[in-house]
Amino acid sequence: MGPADPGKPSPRPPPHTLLRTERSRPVVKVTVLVGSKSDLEVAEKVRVRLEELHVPCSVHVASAHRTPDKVDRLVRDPETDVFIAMAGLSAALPGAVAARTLKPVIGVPLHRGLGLDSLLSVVQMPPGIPVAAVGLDAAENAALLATAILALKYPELTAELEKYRAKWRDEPASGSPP
Ligand code: AIR
Repeated sequence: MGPADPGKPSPRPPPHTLLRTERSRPVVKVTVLVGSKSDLEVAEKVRVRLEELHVPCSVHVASAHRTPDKVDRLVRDPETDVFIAMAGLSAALPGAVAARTLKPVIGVPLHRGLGLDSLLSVVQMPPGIPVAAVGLDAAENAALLATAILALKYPELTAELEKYRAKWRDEPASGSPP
C-alpha cells in the first residue's frame, strides 16, 4: 500500500460502526442498572444521551436488596465496559456492582427520599471499592462520564464529546443540556 494522499482526509467510519461486532450487532458497552421501575425515567435520560453520542447501552431493573441475584448476573456481562448504577433511598446498588467488578462504576444517587440518604450511600464508599459518584438525578453527567471513560478505548468518541461541548459554547445562555 502506498502512502496516503495528504490532500484527502482518510475515510473514517462513524463511531457506531466501530462499536459493532463483525456480524454488525451493536455491542452493549454501557450497562445501566436501576433499583426500581420507578427509577426508569432517569435511566431513559441516560439512554437517550448515550444514543446521541453513539454509545450502545442496555437498561435493567435490578435491586441490590430485592433482586441481588439479578445484579450478580448482569455484572458478569463480558461485553460491558462501564456500569451506571442508580438508586434512591438506601442506594446500595452502585456499591454492590462495584464490589463485583473491576470495571468502572458510575453511581447516580436518585432524589426519592431525603436526597442526602442516597447521595451519601453512593459517595461514601469504603476505601478499596470506588464508585464515581455524580450528583442527584444527574443522568446527563453520568452519560457523559461513561462516554469519556469509553473514549480511552474508542478514541472516535472524543469527537462526539467535542461536538457536545461545542453545542454548549454555541448556546452559552442556556442552562439545559444541548
Ligand atoms: N431501592 C430499591 N431497592 C433498593 C433501593 N434502594 C430504591 C429504588 C427506588 C426506591 O428504592 O432505586 O429509587 C423506591 O423504590 P420503589 O420500587 O418502592 O418505587
